[in-house]
Amino acid sequence: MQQTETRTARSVCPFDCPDTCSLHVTIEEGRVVSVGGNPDHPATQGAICNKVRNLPDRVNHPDRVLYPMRRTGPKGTHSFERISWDEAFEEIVSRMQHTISEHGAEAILPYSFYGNMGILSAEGIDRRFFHRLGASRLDRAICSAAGTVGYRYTMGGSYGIDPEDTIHSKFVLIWGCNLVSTNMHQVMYLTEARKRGAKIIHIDVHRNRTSTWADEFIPILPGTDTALAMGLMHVLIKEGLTDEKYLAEYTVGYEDLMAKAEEYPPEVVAGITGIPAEQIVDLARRYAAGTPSFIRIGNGLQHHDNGGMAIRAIACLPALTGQWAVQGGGAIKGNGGYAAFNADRVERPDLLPDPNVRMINMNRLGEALTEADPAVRFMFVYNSNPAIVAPDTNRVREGMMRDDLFTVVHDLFLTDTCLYADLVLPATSHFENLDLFASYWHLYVQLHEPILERMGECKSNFELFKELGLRMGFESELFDITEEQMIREALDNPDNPSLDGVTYEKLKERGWMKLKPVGPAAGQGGLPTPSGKIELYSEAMARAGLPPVPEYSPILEDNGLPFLFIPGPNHNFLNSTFANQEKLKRLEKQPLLDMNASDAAAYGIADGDRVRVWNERGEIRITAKVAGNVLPGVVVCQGLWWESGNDGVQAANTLTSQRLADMGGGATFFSTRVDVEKL
Ligand SMILES: Nc1nc2c(c(=O)[nH]1)N[C@H]1C(S)=C(S)[C@@H](COP(=O)(O)OP(=O)(O)OC[C@H]3O[C@@H](n4cnc5c(=O)[nH]c(N)nc54)[C@H](O)[C@@H]3O)O[C@H]1N2
Ligand SMILES: Nc1nc2c(c(=O)[nH]1)N[C@H]1C(S)=C(S)[C@@H](COP(=O)(O)OP(=O)(O)OC[C@H]3O[C@@H](n4cnc5c(=O)[nH]c(N)nc54)[C@H](O)[C@@H]3O)O[C@H]1N2
Ligand code: SF4
Ligand SMILES: [Mo]
Repeated sequence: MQQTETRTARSVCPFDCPDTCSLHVTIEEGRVVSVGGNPDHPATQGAICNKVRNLPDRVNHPDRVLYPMRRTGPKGTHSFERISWDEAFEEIVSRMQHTISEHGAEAILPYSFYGNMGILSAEGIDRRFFHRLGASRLDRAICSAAGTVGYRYTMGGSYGIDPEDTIHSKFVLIWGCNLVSTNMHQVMYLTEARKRGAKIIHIDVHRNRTSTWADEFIPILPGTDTALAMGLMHVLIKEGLTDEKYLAEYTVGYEDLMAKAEEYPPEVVAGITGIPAEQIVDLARRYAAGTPSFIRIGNGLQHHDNGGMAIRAIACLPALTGQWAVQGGGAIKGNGGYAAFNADRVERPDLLPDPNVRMINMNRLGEALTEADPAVRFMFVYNSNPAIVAPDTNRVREGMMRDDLFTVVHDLFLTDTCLYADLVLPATSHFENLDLFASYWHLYVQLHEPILERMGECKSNFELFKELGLRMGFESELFDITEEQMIREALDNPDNPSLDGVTYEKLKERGWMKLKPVGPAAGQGGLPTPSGKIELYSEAMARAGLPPVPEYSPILEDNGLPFLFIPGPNHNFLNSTFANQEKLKRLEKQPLLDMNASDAAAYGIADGDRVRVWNERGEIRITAKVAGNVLPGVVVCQGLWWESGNDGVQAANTLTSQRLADMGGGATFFSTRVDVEKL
C-alpha cells in the first residue's frame, strides 16, 4: 500500500447500526483524514451520520491500545504494563489448559457482541474456536432477541419489506424507534415519501429528535404497546376496515384474533396506554385509509418484560389491512433473514463436544460471574463493553472483581471493562481488515478490503482466534485458513435463496451486491412459518406456553417504586462506542434525566438540579432536565456513557435488571422502576 500520497478508498461502516453505510475514506500518508458517505451506494446515498464523520478521531485516537498489556495493580484500576504477543498467547493458552483440566471447559466463557459487525469479526473463527474448546456458549440476546422471536411467530423470520420501497408509503408509523438517531437513511427514504404526500406518526415514550421530525407524536406509557396494537385491531375489525380477501388467503387464525381483539375497546386501551380513546379510533381509521401504510418497528419496544409480544402483535397489523401485498406497505422490524450466511459451516457448532454444553444468557452476566456452578474461571471479552452495556452493573462488576476469575479483553480502547482485565489485547480498526458485511435493514451485502496498514501490534478478531486455535494445537484444516476462505464459506448457503448469485468475485469487483428479495420484500406469500402463512394464531406459541394470539400483559418489575426508567441510546454515541471521543461528548454535554414537569414539581426538583435515582440494585447521581418530554411517571436517560474518564458519571445500567423478556431471553432494560430525589 502507498504510504506517501493522498488517496481515497471504499470502505463499509462496521458499527451495529441498521444502515451499514458504504464509506468513502480519504487517507493521507497512511492516516485516515476524512470519512464520508458513498454517493453511489443506493442506501447510503452519499450521507453518513456525524458519529462516523468523526471516525478519524477514533482510529487515530491517542488512547488506542496498540500492544498487549498485563495487569499490574488491583482489578478495576488503571494499571497495566506492556508485554509481547508471545507472552500474551502463552499465558492465555496455559490458563485455558489449566482451567480445562481443573474445572472443565465450561468454566471458560466468551463474551462478545457486535462492536464490529463484520461476519469474520463477530461470528466467524471466534465462534469456531469456542465450539472446538467446548467452552460455555453465550446466548447473545442483549439487543433484539425478544422481538426477533416475537416477529418470527407472526412472519416466520427476520423478513420485512425492502426499505427502498418506503418512498412509496403514504401513512407511516414509527413505533418505538428513534429513527433520526438510529436509522438515518430510513429518515431519508421517508423524507422522500413525505414529499410525495406521506404522513408520519411517531409513537414513543419520549419526545425526542424523531418526534420533532415526524408530523405527529403520540406519547404512550412504557410497555403498553401490545394493548395499543390490539385496540387498533379492535377498531379495524369493528369498522370493517380489514382486507378480508387478503386475510383469507395469506393468514391463519383470524377468527381467534377477532375474538381476542373484542377484549380491547378503545376506552379500555386508553386506560392502559395513556392515549385518549378518540385518538386510538382516529389512528386506526387513518392507518386503514392511508395505503400504502408502513410500520417501522423499533428496538425500544422489545427491551421490556412483554417486548416479544409487543412486536408479534404489531407485526399482525399489516396483515389485517392487506398491506404486505402493496408496494411501500408492510413493516420492517429487522431484515437480517435475507442475508443469512452459512453459519453452520463458518461457526461449526458441530464441534461442540456435547450439544448440551451450558448456555449462558449475556443479559445475566452478573449472575453468571457470581453464582454459576461450575463457576466461570476464564472470561474472554471482545466486541463488547459489558461493564457499561450489560444490565445490573454492580453485579457484573462484583463478578469481574473476583480474584479467581481470569479475564482477557480484546478492544481498541481501555474501556471500563478492560479495567477488570488480566490481559488487554489490541484490536485493529475495521479499516485494517478483510471482512464481509450485511445490514439488518437494507438488502446489500458488502465486501470490505483492507485500506490501512496495521497500527501498532493490533490484531483483528480473525487473526487473534486463528492464532489461538493453532497455538492450542487444534486441527489446521479448521484454523489454518484465510479470511477469503471463510468469506467464501459464509456466502455458500444453499438454504438462503436471497444469496443466489452473490459471489466473492462479484463482490470484489463491485463492492456490494443486492440480495434477492423474497417473501415480504417481494410482496408475495410463502413465509417460513409452520403454516407458510402469516400466523395471527400460532400453534408454536401455544406449545411454548405462550398465548397463541396476541394479548397484553403488564411489565413485571414490582419494587413498588413510582417511575418507569428508560435508559436508551443517544444520538452521538453508538452504544458505548464513541463515548470516549471529546468532540462527541461535548455535543452530548452530560447525562440527563428527563422528567415531566408535574413530577418534578411534586418532588421539588428544578431544571438542572442534581438528583439521586435509585432502586434495589443501586443508585446513580445525575442532572435533571425538566422539559415535559415524557408522560408523568416516566423518566428517560439517554446514552451509554463510560464512567472511566468522566468524573461523577455512573452507568445507567446500575439500575437495570437481569430479568429476561417474555421471548428469546431478551433484555428488559426499559422495564425498570426507580425513585428519584433531589440531592
Ligand atoms: N445514534 C445511535 N444509533 C444507534 C445506536 C446508538 O447507540 N446510537 N444503537 C444501535 C443499536 S445496537 C440498536 S439496537 C438500534 C436501536 O435503535 P431503536 O430501534 O431506535 O431503539 P431504541 O433507541 O433503543 O429505542 C427506540 C425508542 O423507543 C422508545 N421506547 C422505550 N420504551 C418504549 C415503549 O414501551 N413503547 C414505545 N412506543 N417506545 C418505547 C425510546 O424512548 C426510544 O426513543 O440503534 C442502533 N443505532
Ligand atoms: N441501558 C441500556 N443498555 C443497553 C442498551 C440500551 O438501550 N440501554 N442497548 C443494548 C443494545 S441494543 C446493544 S446492541 C448492546 C451493545 O453493547 P456492545 O455490543 O457491548 O456495544 P458497544 O458498547 O458499542 O461496545 C463494543 C465494543 O467493541 C469494541 N470493538 C469494536 N470493533 C472491534 C473489533 O474489531 N474487535 C474487538 N475485539 N473489539 C471491537 C469497541 O471498541 C467497543 O468497546 O448494549 C445494550 N445495552
Ligand atoms: S453508524 Fe449507521 S448511519 Fe452512521 S455511518 Fe455507520 S451505518 Fe451509517
Ligand atoms: Mo442493539
